[in-house]
This record gives sequence, structure tokens and C-alpha cells, in this order.
Amino acid sequence: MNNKLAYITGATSGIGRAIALRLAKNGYNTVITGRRKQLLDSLCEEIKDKYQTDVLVSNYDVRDRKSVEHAIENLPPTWKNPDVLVNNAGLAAGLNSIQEGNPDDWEQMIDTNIKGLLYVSRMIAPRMIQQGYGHIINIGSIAGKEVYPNGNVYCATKHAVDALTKAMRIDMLPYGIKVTQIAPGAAETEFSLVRFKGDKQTADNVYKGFTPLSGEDVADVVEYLLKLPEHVCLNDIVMTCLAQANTTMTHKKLN
Ligand code: NDP
Ligand code: 8X3
Repeated sequence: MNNKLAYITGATSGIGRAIALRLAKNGYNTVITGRRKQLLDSLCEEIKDKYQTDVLVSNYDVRDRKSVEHAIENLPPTWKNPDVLVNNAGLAAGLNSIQEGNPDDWEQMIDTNIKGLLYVSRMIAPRMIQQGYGHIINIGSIAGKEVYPNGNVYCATKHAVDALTKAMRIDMLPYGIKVTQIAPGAAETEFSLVRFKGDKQTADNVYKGFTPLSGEDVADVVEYLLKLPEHVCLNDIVMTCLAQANTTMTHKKLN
């Protein structure tokens, strides 16, 4: 296997899926992960058809530490050492004040966005250190830079990703491993459908009146990052669509 290898969490939809496709287009073999096996299988076929690169489907829930460990420990030998890890799997569940929030939602966000990212990184970082190179890309959010009304716990988890990215950059420094956070603003994916628990109308309304980011826009940035010279590391990238200035100010043109 001569191609470079990328390990992408949350590749079944949205940003992760777009990144997997883009890296395959650039000749990377990819390990694609997520809970929905059927979507992983169809992405696997799509990548192989379009780009003729190798793909390994790894189907697990990132909240389940034992599953994460088992999946990564048991990767076949040629799949064990990624050049790139994209920690993308994540979600928002609900949009409520603290006093009205649902603790099950809080746990899901904390377990996925923080603990899941840690479990995967804990398994892959030592391999990067051992091989002497690698690039960890964490998908944070503009919600990790600011808080917005009713965003409380989601924002807290993304602030944690922001802090963990800075900490990982320090920890990886002696080993020549790059660490980057990409912190996007609103991107039209399944994100809002998941946040609003399948309420499509509410989810669609989030993106009405402006052109949000897409998964492909984030994939553009990942592609750029991976083409930088070896001695250059972008540490932190906040990106929004033109219409969004921050988490609370989006210029919408509604009729
Ligand atoms: P999507 O809902 O489209 O994709 C989320 C991905 O995460 C899916 O592939 C999903 O796979 C995976 N995922 C969620 N929970 C788990 C879990 N427990 N175990 C394994 N995989 C899981 O949303 P986005 O593409 O928008 O989100 C990707 C990342 O980008 C997230 O971290 C999100 O917080 C972040 N982000 C999104 C923004 C947006 O506006 N869309 C803006 C800023 C950041 P499956 O359901 O199959 O398990
Ligand atoms: C997703 C973007 O602003 O809805 O992280 O939190 S936002």
C-alpha cells in the first residue's frame, strides 16, 4: 500500500463524508468510520468507483471506548499507521437553556464530541509518534470560540475541542506531528436535522436566506492543509460563510 492513509471519523455524512471523498480524490487510502454501516458501505463503493483508492470500513460508536480500542487495535497491518487523522465525528443534540436542557442530550454531546475524540486520538497518536510523522485535524466549531443562546453544552464541548487541540499541539511538538483545528460556522449537513431530532422543517429553516458552508468547503481547507510544506503547520482556522460574522450574526435575506 503505497498511498498515504487517512483515518476519518464520522464519514457517513456531511463534513466527514466530503473530507473522505476529497482525500481519496487526492490519492489517499481511507479508513472511514461511523455508526451507520450501510452508509459507510455505499461511500466505500463510491470512493472505489470514482478514485480507485483503497477504503476500509470501520463501523463503531465513538462513545464506546472498548469498541474504539478494539477497532483501531485490530486494523489490518497495512491500515494501522495513518498519515492523517481527522477527528470529525460529533453532533449537537437539542437547543435549550440549561434550566430546560435534557441531561441525556448533554451526555451524548460530551461523550461523542469530547470523549470520542479523546479515545480515537489516544489510540492513533502513539502510532504517529512511533512512525515519526502525522497530522491530526480536529473539527471544532465557531461554537468553540463563542457561546450563543441555548448552545451551552454543545458550545462547551467545542470549547473543549479548542483546548484539546492546543494541548495536543504541545504534546505532539517534540515528535513532529502536526495538529490543526478547523472551526467552521454554519455548514449545511445533517447537523441541524440531528440537533432537532429529525424535525426537517426546523432544520431547513436554519439555512434559509443565506448560503451556508458545505462539507466540500471544509474539505477544501483540509486539502490545502495537507499540501503545505512539511515545516508549516496551521494551528487554528475559523471559517464561516460570507453571510456569517459570528455565532449570533448571520445576514439573512428572507422574503
Ligand atoms: P453530520 O450530522 O452530517 O455528520 C456527523 C457525523 O458524525 C456523522 O458521520 C455521524 O455518523 C458521526 N457521528 C455522530 N455521532 C457518532 C457516534 N456516537 N459515533 C460515531 N460517529 C458518530 O454533521 P456535520 O458533518 O456537520 O458534523 C461533523 C462535525 O462538524 C461535528 O463534529 C460537528 O460538531 C462539526 N461542525 C458542524 C458544523 C455545522 O454547522 N454543520 C459547524 C461546525 C462544526 P453516524 O450517525 O453514522 O454515526
Ligand atoms: C455548528 C455551528 O454555530 O450551530 O458547530 O454551533 S453552530
